Amino acid sequence: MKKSNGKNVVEWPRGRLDFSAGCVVMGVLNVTPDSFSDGGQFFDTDKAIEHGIQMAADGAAIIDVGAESTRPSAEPVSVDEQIRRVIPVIEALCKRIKVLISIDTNRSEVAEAALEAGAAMINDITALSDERMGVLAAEQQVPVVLMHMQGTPATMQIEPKYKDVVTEVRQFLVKRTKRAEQFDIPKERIFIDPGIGFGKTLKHNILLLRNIDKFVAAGCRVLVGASRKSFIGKITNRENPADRIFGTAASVALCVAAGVSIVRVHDVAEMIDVAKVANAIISAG
Ligand code: HH2
Repeated sequence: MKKSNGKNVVEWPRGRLDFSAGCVVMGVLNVTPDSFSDGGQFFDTDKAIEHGIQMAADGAAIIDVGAESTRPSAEPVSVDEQIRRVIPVIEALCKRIKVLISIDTNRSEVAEAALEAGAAMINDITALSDERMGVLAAEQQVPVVLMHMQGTPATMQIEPKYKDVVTEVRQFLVKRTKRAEQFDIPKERIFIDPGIGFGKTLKHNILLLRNIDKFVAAGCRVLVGASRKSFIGKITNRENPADRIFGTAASVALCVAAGVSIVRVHDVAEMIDVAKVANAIISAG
Protein backbone atom coordinates (compact mmCIF):
# COMPACT_ATOMS: atom_id res chain seq x y z
CA MET A 1 0.00 0.00 0.00
CA LYS A 2 1.35 3.38 -0.95
CA LYS A 3 0.68 6.93 0.08
CA SER A 4 0.21 9.71 -2.49
CA ASN A 5 3.18 11.79 -3.61
CA GLY A 6 3.67 15.41 -2.89
CA LYS A 7 2.69 17.87 -0.21
CA ASN A 8 -0.45 17.19 1.76
CA VAL A 9 -2.07 20.53 0.99
CA VAL A 10 -2.26 22.04 -2.48
CA GLU A 11 -3.09 25.74 -2.45
CA TRP A 12 -3.73 28.19 -5.24
CA PRO A 13 -5.22 31.71 -5.28
CA ARG A 14 -8.85 30.60 -5.42
CA GLY A 15 -8.77 27.30 -3.58
CA ARG A 16 -7.04 24.58 -1.67
CA LEU A 17 -7.23 20.82 -1.40
CA ASP A 18 -6.18 19.04 1.74
CA PHE A 19 -4.93 15.50 1.24
CA SER A 20 -3.65 15.06 4.79
CA ALA A 21 -6.39 12.50 5.52
CA GLY A 22 -5.66 10.77 2.19
CA CYS A 23 -7.83 10.48 -0.90
CA VAL A 24 -10.68 13.00 -1.32
CA VAL A 25 -14.00 12.66 -3.15
CA MET A 26 -15.12 14.62 -6.21
CA GLY A 27 -18.89 14.49 -6.74
CA VAL A 28 -20.26 14.33 -10.29
CA LEU A 29 -22.88 16.91 -11.27
CA ASN A 30 -24.08 16.32 -14.81
CA VAL A 31 -26.31 19.15 -16.02
CA THR A 32 -27.26 17.01 -19.01
CA PRO A 33 -30.29 15.22 -20.40
CA ASP A 34 -28.29 12.18 -21.53
CA SER A 35 -25.43 11.17 -19.21
CA PHE A 36 -24.91 7.44 -18.95
CA SER A 37 -25.87 7.05 -15.31
CA ASP A 38 -27.84 10.09 -14.20
CA GLY A 39 -28.90 11.68 -17.51
CA GLY A 40 -31.86 14.02 -17.04
CA GLN A 41 -31.89 13.79 -13.23
CA PHE A 42 -30.11 17.12 -12.76
CA PHE A 43 -30.78 18.80 -16.11
CA ASP A 44 -33.10 21.24 -14.39
CA THR A 45 -31.05 24.11 -12.87
CA ASP A 46 -32.77 23.99 -9.46
CA LYS A 47 -32.39 20.21 -9.21
CA ALA A 48 -28.72 20.50 -10.15
CA ILE A 49 -28.13 23.14 -7.46
CA GLU A 50 -29.95 21.05 -4.86
CA HIS A 51 -27.87 17.99 -5.76
CA GLY A 52 -24.63 20.01 -5.56
CA ILE A 53 -25.58 21.26 -2.10
CA GLN A 54 -26.40 17.70 -1.02
CA MET A 55 -23.04 16.37 -2.28
CA ALA A 56 -21.27 19.14 -0.35
CA ALA A 57 -23.22 18.22 2.79
CA ASP A 58 -22.26 14.57 2.20
CA GLY A 59 -18.58 15.52 2.29
CA ALA A 60 -17.42 16.03 -1.31
CA ALA A 61 -14.22 18.08 -1.47
CA ILE A 62 -14.93 19.05 -5.09
CA ILE A 63 -18.04 19.17 -7.26
CA ASP A 64 -17.39 18.53 -10.93
CA VAL A 65 -19.99 20.32 -13.05
CA GLY A 66 -20.39 19.25 -16.67
CA ALA A 67 -22.84 20.04 -19.46
CA GLU A 68 -21.89 17.48 -22.08
CA SER A 69 -22.20 13.72 -21.82
CA THR A 70 -19.16 11.86 -23.09
CA ARG A 71 -20.80 8.47 -23.25
CA PRO A 72 -20.25 6.67 -26.57
CA SER A 73 -22.55 8.16 -29.25
CA ALA A 74 -23.59 11.20 -27.18
CA GLU A 75 -24.42 14.33 -29.20
CA PRO A 76 -21.82 17.13 -28.90
CA VAL A 77 -23.09 20.21 -27.06
CA SER A 78 -22.24 23.70 -28.36
CA VAL A 79 -20.18 26.15 -26.32
CA ASP A 80 -23.19 28.46 -25.89
CA GLU A 81 -25.41 25.66 -24.69
CA GLN A 82 -22.75 24.35 -22.26
CA ILE A 83 -22.43 27.86 -20.84
CA ARG A 84 -26.21 28.21 -20.59
CA ARG A 85 -26.44 24.95 -18.66
CA VAL A 86 -23.57 25.30 -16.19
CA ILE A 87 -23.16 28.98 -15.33
CA PRO A 88 -26.34 29.46 -13.24
CA VAL A 89 -25.51 26.26 -11.36
CA ILE A 90 -21.91 27.30 -10.66
CA GLU A 91 -22.94 30.81 -9.58
CA ALA A 92 -25.58 29.49 -7.19
CA LEU A 93 -23.29 26.82 -5.72
CA CYS A 94 -20.46 29.29 -5.18
CA LYS A 95 -22.82 31.54 -3.23
CA ARG A 96 -24.25 28.73 -1.11
CA ILE A 97 -21.41 26.30 -0.39
CA LYS A 98 -17.69 26.43 0.30
CA VAL A 99 -16.77 23.31 -1.67
CA LEU A 100 -14.51 23.72 -4.73
CA ILE A 101 -16.20 23.67 -8.10
CA SER A 102 -14.49 22.07 -11.06
CA ILE A 103 -15.65 22.54 -14.64
CA ASP A 104 -15.77 19.38 -16.76
CA THR A 105 -15.25 20.59 -20.32
CA ASN A 106 -12.75 20.42 -23.15
CA ARG A 107 -13.72 23.84 -24.50
CA SER A 108 -11.65 26.76 -23.24
CA GLU A 109 -14.55 29.22 -23.75
CA VAL A 110 -16.71 27.19 -21.37
CA ALA A 111 -13.87 26.85 -18.85
CA GLU A 112 -13.24 30.59 -18.97
CA ALA A 113 -16.91 31.42 -18.32
CA ALA A 114 -17.01 28.85 -15.50
CA LEU A 115 -13.90 30.28 -13.83
CA GLU A 116 -15.44 33.74 -14.05
CA ALA A 117 -18.59 32.38 -12.39
CA GLY A 118 -16.52 31.00 -9.50
CA ALA A 119 -15.17 27.59 -10.54
CA ALA A 120 -11.68 26.91 -9.21
CA MET A 121 -10.45 23.94 -11.23
CA ILE A 122 -10.58 22.55 -14.80
CA ASN A 123 -11.31 18.91 -15.66
CA ASP A 124 -10.29 18.38 -19.27
CA ILE A 125 -10.95 14.90 -20.65
CA THR A 126 -8.85 15.77 -23.71
CA ALA A 127 -5.78 16.73 -21.66
CA LEU A 128 -5.23 20.21 -23.15
CA SER A 129 -5.91 19.29 -26.77
CA ASP A 130 -7.21 22.88 -27.00
CA GLU A 131 -4.02 24.89 -26.40
CA ARG A 132 -6.00 27.84 -25.06
CA MET A 133 -7.02 25.63 -22.16
CA GLY A 134 -3.38 25.41 -21.07
CA VAL A 135 -2.94 29.16 -21.36
CA LEU A 136 -6.12 29.73 -19.36
CA ALA A 137 -5.20 27.31 -16.54
CA ALA A 138 -1.77 28.93 -16.26
CA GLU A 139 -3.08 32.52 -16.33
CA GLN A 140 -5.85 31.84 -13.83
CA GLN A 141 -3.53 29.69 -11.71
CA VAL A 142 -6.02 26.85 -11.32
CA PRO A 143 -5.42 23.10 -11.16
CA VAL A 144 -6.15 21.00 -14.20
CA VAL A 145 -7.08 17.34 -14.62
CA LEU A 146 -5.45 15.73 -17.67
CA MET A 147 -7.29 12.61 -18.80
CA HIS A 148 -6.38 9.95 -21.35
CA MET A 149 -8.81 8.93 -24.07
CA GLN A 150 -8.25 6.82 -27.17
CA GLY A 151 -10.22 8.35 -30.06
CA THR A 152 -13.24 10.55 -29.41
CA PRO A 153 -16.45 9.79 -27.52
CA ALA A 154 -18.08 8.94 -30.88
CA THR A 155 -15.42 6.38 -31.83
CA MET A 156 -13.67 5.39 -28.63
CA GLN A 157 -15.43 2.10 -27.94
CA ILE A 158 -15.02 0.75 -31.49
CA GLU A 159 -12.32 -1.85 -30.91
CA PRO A 160 -9.91 0.05 -28.66
CA LYS A 161 -6.40 -1.37 -29.13
CA TYR A 162 -3.12 -1.08 -27.24
CA LYS A 163 0.07 -3.14 -27.24
CA ASP A 164 0.56 -2.35 -23.57
CA VAL A 165 -2.27 -0.26 -22.21
CA VAL A 166 -0.59 0.69 -18.92
CA THR A 167 2.66 1.88 -20.53
CA GLU A 168 0.92 3.70 -23.39
CA VAL A 169 -1.58 5.54 -21.20
CA ARG A 170 1.11 6.42 -18.69
CA GLN A 171 3.45 7.71 -21.41
CA PHE A 172 0.67 9.83 -22.88
CA LEU A 173 -0.05 11.39 -19.48
CA VAL A 174 3.64 12.05 -18.80
CA LYS A 175 3.87 13.84 -22.20
CA ARG A 176 0.75 15.91 -21.51
CA THR A 177 2.10 16.78 -18.06
CA LYS A 178 5.26 18.13 -19.71
CA ARG A 179 3.13 20.12 -22.12
CA ALA A 180 1.13 21.55 -19.21
CA GLU A 181 4.38 22.49 -17.45
CA GLN A 182 5.46 24.29 -20.62
CA PHE A 183 2.36 26.43 -20.21
CA ASP A 184 3.68 27.22 -16.72
CA ILE A 185 1.22 25.09 -14.82
CA PRO A 186 3.20 23.78 -11.83
CA LYS A 187 3.24 20.02 -11.27
CA GLU A 188 1.40 20.27 -7.96
CA ARG A 189 -1.58 21.73 -9.83
CA ILE A 190 -1.67 18.89 -12.39
CA PHE A 191 -3.78 15.77 -11.80
CA ILE A 192 -3.48 12.82 -14.17
CA ASP A 193 -6.29 10.40 -14.96
CA PRO A 194 -6.11 7.15 -16.97
CA GLY A 195 -9.64 7.74 -18.32
CA ILE A 196 -11.47 4.62 -17.26
CA GLY A 197 -13.97 3.69 -19.98
CA PHE A 198 -12.63 6.14 -22.55
CA GLY A 199 -11.48 3.93 -25.42
CA LYS A 200 -10.86 0.89 -23.24
CA THR A 201 -12.15 -2.67 -23.12
CA LEU A 202 -13.04 -4.44 -19.89
CA LYS A 203 -9.53 -5.89 -19.77
CA HIS A 204 -7.89 -2.50 -20.39
CA ASN A 205 -9.88 -0.93 -17.54
CA ILE A 206 -8.97 -3.74 -15.16
CA LEU A 207 -5.27 -3.55 -16.10
CA LEU A 208 -5.22 0.22 -15.59
CA LEU A 209 -6.78 -0.08 -12.15
CA ARG A 210 -4.55 -3.03 -11.23
CA ASN A 211 -1.52 -0.88 -12.09
CA ILE A 212 -2.77 2.47 -10.85
CA ASP A 213 0.22 2.65 -8.47
CA LYS A 214 2.43 3.09 -11.57
CA PHE A 215 0.52 6.30 -12.35
CA VAL A 216 0.87 7.46 -8.75
CA ALA A 217 4.63 6.89 -9.11
CA ALA A 218 4.74 9.06 -12.27
CA GLY A 219 5.05 12.26 -10.21
CA CYS A 220 1.65 13.97 -10.29
CA ARG A 221 -1.37 13.32 -8.14
CA VAL A 222 -3.86 10.88 -9.69
CA LEU A 223 -7.62 11.15 -10.19
CA VAL A 224 -9.73 8.10 -11.07
CA GLY A 225 -13.30 8.12 -12.38
CA ALA A 226 -14.53 4.53 -12.32
CA SER A 227 -17.90 5.31 -10.74
CA ARG A 228 -20.82 3.21 -12.05
CA LYS A 229 -19.00 2.63 -15.35
CA SER A 230 -19.91 -0.19 -17.70
CA PHE A 231 -16.88 -2.36 -16.85
CA ILE A 232 -18.38 -2.63 -13.34
CA GLY A 233 -21.71 -3.60 -14.92
CA LYS A 234 -19.96 -6.27 -16.99
CA ILE A 235 -18.17 -7.80 -14.00
CA THR A 236 -21.22 -7.75 -11.72
CA ASN A 237 -23.81 -8.37 -14.41
CA ARG A 238 -25.66 -5.17 -13.52
CA GLU A 239 -27.25 -3.40 -16.45
CA ASN A 240 -28.53 -0.39 -14.47
CA PRO A 241 -25.70 2.04 -13.53
CA ALA A 242 -27.49 2.85 -10.24
CA ASP A 243 -26.98 -0.80 -9.21
CA ARG A 244 -23.19 -0.53 -9.51
CA ILE A 245 -22.54 1.18 -6.17
CA PHE A 246 -20.85 -1.78 -4.44
CA GLY A 247 -18.76 -2.42 -7.54
CA THR A 248 -17.74 1.23 -7.49
CA ALA A 249 -16.86 0.87 -3.79
CA ALA A 250 -14.40 -1.94 -4.60
CA SER A 251 -12.61 0.26 -7.13
CA VAL A 252 -12.55 3.23 -4.73
CA ALA A 253 -11.05 1.20 -1.88
CA LEU A 254 -8.33 -0.20 -4.13
CA CYS A 255 -7.57 3.24 -5.59
CA VAL A 256 -7.18 4.69 -2.10
CA ALA A 257 -4.87 1.81 -1.16
CA ALA A 258 -2.72 2.52 -4.23
CA GLY A 259 -2.30 6.22 -3.38
CA VAL A 260 -4.86 7.85 -5.67
CA SER A 261 -5.63 11.41 -4.50
CA ILE A 262 -9.12 12.03 -5.93
CA VAL A 263 -11.96 9.66 -6.80
CA ARG A 264 -14.69 11.07 -9.07
CA VAL A 265 -17.99 9.48 -8.05
CA HIS A 266 -21.77 9.77 -8.33
CA ASP A 267 -22.59 8.31 -4.88
CA VAL A 268 -20.81 10.76 -2.62
CA ALA A 269 -22.20 9.76 0.80
CA GLU A 270 -21.43 6.08 0.21
CA MET A 271 -17.96 6.63 -1.25
CA ILE A 272 -17.00 9.05 1.53
CA ASP A 273 -17.44 6.15 3.96
CA VAL A 274 -15.46 3.82 1.72
CA ALA A 275 -12.65 6.37 1.34
CA LYS A 276 -12.61 7.19 5.07
CA VAL A 277 -12.19 3.53 6.06
CA ALA A 278 -9.59 2.88 3.35
CA ASN A 279 -7.72 6.10 4.27
CA ALA A 280 -7.72 5.12 7.96
CA ILE A 281 -6.31 1.68 7.18
CA ILE A 282 -3.53 2.91 4.91
CA SER A 283 -2.50 5.76 7.15
CA ALA A 284 -2.02 3.31 10.02
CA GLY A 285 0.84 1.56 8.26
N1 HH2 B 1 -15.69 10.31 -16.71
C1 HH2 B 1 -16.79 10.91 -17.20
C2 HH2 B 1 -16.81 12.30 -17.39
N2 HH2 B 1 -15.74 13.06 -17.03
N3 HH2 B 1 -13.57 13.23 -16.13
C3 HH2 B 1 -12.48 12.64 -15.64
N4 HH2 B 1 -11.42 13.37 -15.30
N5 HH2 B 1 -12.40 11.28 -15.48
C4 HH2 B 1 -13.43 10.46 -15.80
O1 HH2 B 1 -13.30 9.22 -15.66
C5 HH2 B 1 -14.61 11.05 -16.34
C6 HH2 B 1 -14.65 12.47 -16.51
C7 HH2 B 1 -17.97 10.10 -17.59
O2 HH2 B 1 -18.83 9.95 -16.50
P1 HH2 B 1 -20.15 10.81 -16.33
O3 HH2 B 1 -19.83 12.26 -16.23
O4 HH2 B 1 -20.98 10.30 -15.21
O5 HH2 B 1 -20.98 10.50 -17.63
P2 HH2 B 1 -21.31 11.34 -18.93
O6 HH2 B 1 -20.03 11.60 -19.65
O7 HH2 B 1 -22.25 10.44 -19.71
O8 HH2 B 1 -21.97 12.62 -18.50
